[in-house]
Amino acid sequence: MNPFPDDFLWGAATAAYQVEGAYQDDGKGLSIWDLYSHLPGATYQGANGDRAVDHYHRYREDVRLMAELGLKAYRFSISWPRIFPSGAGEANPQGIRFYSDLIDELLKYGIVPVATLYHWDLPQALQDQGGWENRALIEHFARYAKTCFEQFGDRVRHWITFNETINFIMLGYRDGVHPPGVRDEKRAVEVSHIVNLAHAQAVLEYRKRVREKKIAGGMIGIAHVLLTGFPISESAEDVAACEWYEEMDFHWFYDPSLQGRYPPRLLQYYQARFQAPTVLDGDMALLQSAPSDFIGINYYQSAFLAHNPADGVGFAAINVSGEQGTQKDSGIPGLFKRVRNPNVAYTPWDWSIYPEGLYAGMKRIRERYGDLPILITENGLGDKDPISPEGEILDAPRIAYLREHLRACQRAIDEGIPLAGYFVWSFIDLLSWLNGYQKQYGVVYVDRVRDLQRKKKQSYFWYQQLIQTNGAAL
Ligand code: IFM
Repeated sequence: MNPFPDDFLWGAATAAYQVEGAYQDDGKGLSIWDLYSHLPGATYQGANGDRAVDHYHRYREDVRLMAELGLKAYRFSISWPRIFPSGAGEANPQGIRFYSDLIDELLKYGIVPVATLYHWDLPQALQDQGGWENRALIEHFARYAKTCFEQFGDRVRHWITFNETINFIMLGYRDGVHPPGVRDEKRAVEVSHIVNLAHAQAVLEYRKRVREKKIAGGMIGIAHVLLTGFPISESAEDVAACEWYEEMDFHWFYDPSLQGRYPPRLLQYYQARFQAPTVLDGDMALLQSAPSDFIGINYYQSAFLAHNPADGVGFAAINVSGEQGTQKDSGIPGLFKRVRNPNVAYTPWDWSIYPEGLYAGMKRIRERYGDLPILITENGLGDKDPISPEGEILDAPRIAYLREHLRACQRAIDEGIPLAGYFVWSFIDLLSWLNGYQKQYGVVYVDRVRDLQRKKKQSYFWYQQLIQTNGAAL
């Protein structure tokens, strides 16, 4: 096998709401998650990100741990309501200061900052004006993006506009388990179009500033979920079911930012079913004018698909209970349903462990979107890590998971896929949205009883060695 490229970005990732805490400090406004997580019964044991792991106050200690780990890159997200407490209006200098200091601290250790603009924490003030259903958000987002480019673009060269559009849109507007808690698929489809336009507008803002030499050039893209689909059998019906699944959960979300269009068959289906999305003059031209520089993919698991009779009879979708809560609708009658694959291992949250899906997914991405650089912007295992009597965090299953997925990466690189970096999700144990703090992803443990003390896990040392050898220790 070829070694990993010399400049491979060995990274780790987090997101603002999941780690920062300090939810009302230094002029920060409230986000939709600040309110939603406080609703009775919304999250596991009422967990919220009010304090999270207090990264806002401990970022120096955390960056030191990153440096010791040997990270080449760190992916974090910027909290929109920290920069614009009410979504628009005046920027908050203290919010800008926090990210500026964080970036400087990373650069001090030679760690490349990779910034995500939107990891789900919309300012509540904008939700009160209709949230992502309101086209005015396109301009608000562009202004927020522009502010971040101007404030941090001298030092940040890797930008991600949105994290996992499928999740905050479908869980928030179709399944109603994320804010704003809407259950209406038509509204979800409308929102997906507005979010795509906001992404495109932000990309244009970025390119304009680079062109005018106001900021240094870099790369801008988007981080999508890759949940590779496989038919559960070779029957024509299951194969067709898988094709529908891929249209809905993969192409619908990737195509607009990578090809400036919607997959025609699904567009027709949504138009026939509920006359959505509403596409105005100029919308498609905007999408086409803003191709991404790279493809970010967040891969955790694959999906196994079977035919789903139109009358719903035999609908036996697995309980896709996960990070984002229980997705009751894991299929569409008449099109597909997700089923358990008896030959594959599953995590305690019923997520399939299938490294092959990462490799196959990257190949499909290259076939459909060409040779754009790929960054694996998230990959990791959500688990309950036991602690030995001596206090060691025992996370051998995480090491096995990461190793197998990195082997899949190596195989992809070997076949010429331009994979430029890999970010473990996550750097540190953090708030796993609806699952609270019980679902752990970090290579660094946080002791929630002892004042959020940090402790290196077995996986931390394993990853450290791997980075030191540029992957040769795999
Ligand atoms: O915790 C999340 C993250 O915020 C987005 N991607 C999936 C992770 C694990 O579920």
